[in-house]
Amino acid sequence: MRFVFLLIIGLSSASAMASSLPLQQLQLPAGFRIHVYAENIPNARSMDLSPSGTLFVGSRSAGKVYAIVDRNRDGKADQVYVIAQGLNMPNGVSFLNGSLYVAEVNRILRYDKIEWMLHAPPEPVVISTDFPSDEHHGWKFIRIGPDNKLYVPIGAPCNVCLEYGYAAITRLELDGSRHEIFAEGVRNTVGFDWHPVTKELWFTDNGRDQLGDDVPADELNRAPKKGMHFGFPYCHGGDTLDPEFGLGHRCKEYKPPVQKLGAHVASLGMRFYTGTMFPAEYKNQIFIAEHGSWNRSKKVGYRITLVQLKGNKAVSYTPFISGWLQGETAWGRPVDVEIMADGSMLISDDKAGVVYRLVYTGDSSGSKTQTKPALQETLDIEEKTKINPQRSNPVIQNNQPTVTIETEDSRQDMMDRNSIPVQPSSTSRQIPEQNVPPQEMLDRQNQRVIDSESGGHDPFSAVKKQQMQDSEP
Ligand SMILES: [Ca+2]
Ligand SMILES: [Ca+2]
Repeated sequence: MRFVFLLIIGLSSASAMASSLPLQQLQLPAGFRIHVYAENIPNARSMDLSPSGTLFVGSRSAGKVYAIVDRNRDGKADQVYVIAQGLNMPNGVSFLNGSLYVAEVNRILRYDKIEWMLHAPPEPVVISTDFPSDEHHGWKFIRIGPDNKLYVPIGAPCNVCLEYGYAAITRLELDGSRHEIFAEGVRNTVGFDWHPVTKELWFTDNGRDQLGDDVPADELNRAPKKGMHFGFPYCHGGDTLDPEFGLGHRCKEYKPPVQKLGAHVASLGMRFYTGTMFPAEYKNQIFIAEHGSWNRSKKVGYRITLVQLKGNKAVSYTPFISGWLQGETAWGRPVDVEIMADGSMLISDDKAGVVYRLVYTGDSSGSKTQTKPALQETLDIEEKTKINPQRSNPVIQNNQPTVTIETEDSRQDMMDRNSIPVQPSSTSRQIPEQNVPPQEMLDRQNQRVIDSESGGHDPFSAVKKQQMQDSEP
């Protein structure tokens, strides 16, 4: 029973740590309040709630999966269980019918009847090993869709490259069978949700690096059906042709984002607001956790944003909670958002190691409101992410690699990922990816896995990795 272990973290000893977080620096819309829901959750990443209210939280570098319980229903967690540890970047968690699904880099696990055994978790069932083992963008957000299929992205194993079977959102049956590609041209999505009314998939995607501070935009996308291509690596943000891979292509060949998000903001978790606690104007609108930039000369992100929709069109993109970034120093980094049954919103933070809970009280006295008009913020982002011919772009103009600004975050990120070898660009550009039928792509990938397992050439080790620097979602 090597998976059976128990760790209950005493919350009293950690309360001093959480109380030291400068929550008063967070700027909230009028009438909202935020507090720490659970603390001492190192590296807290993606979240899912069970119908009974157990919060499951994955992690990346910590290798752990947490279960968080508020026994007396007072809006603060009472117990934190570590239900798995030593896993390979178990970022993604999704709960359905008593079972918790956990995504490691290259496989999906299932913990059955988990809520009955938080103190002594069962050994997981391995439902799929059908994923590449690349660590670069290998940590996964997962979620079970309204079609009862498990949606699992496979991020591009690079900053920008073209590799079969990557840069896609795949889906599979809950038993691991019928693994297929659902969407292509998706560089690295770390958050998605289905529209509460249309049941269509919406997802964030992180733009490539090293085209400058202000391009390309991160993306909020909509995938109403299987088989759509969202541009990577040919076109970024719906309007920025890649200086290398974009040659011979046009952006209009690909599905553009519904909303361009800030360049390098690292848009991760997103949810439609389905609760009733917040004012009615928030119903079915989108909250996005922006983890924050690591390779931009002036940091951006580190906030929760709100995208308001009219039908399937975005009509605004505005900051909702900011203040984790003070000057050029961040004390917190939002990763995921999740709506509780009572309509409050949970926010995970992998830097502070906590989960916050946001409630609406309607009492605006003493709350800090956003200082910038919403419309202006939207316009600023639109302006910044336009291609500006006056702007110096070293990649395009000089054909020289850009200088990477190495920050503490990026160094940590590289350490987190271990050392990924940088290989010359030489492979896999002979056949246009978008002309390959998805099932055929998957078959090829499966064949390659079989080849590597039987001692043959491992295709995933031959990936073209132009740069290992990346926007660290
Ligand atoms: Ca409690
Ligand atoms: Ca795109």
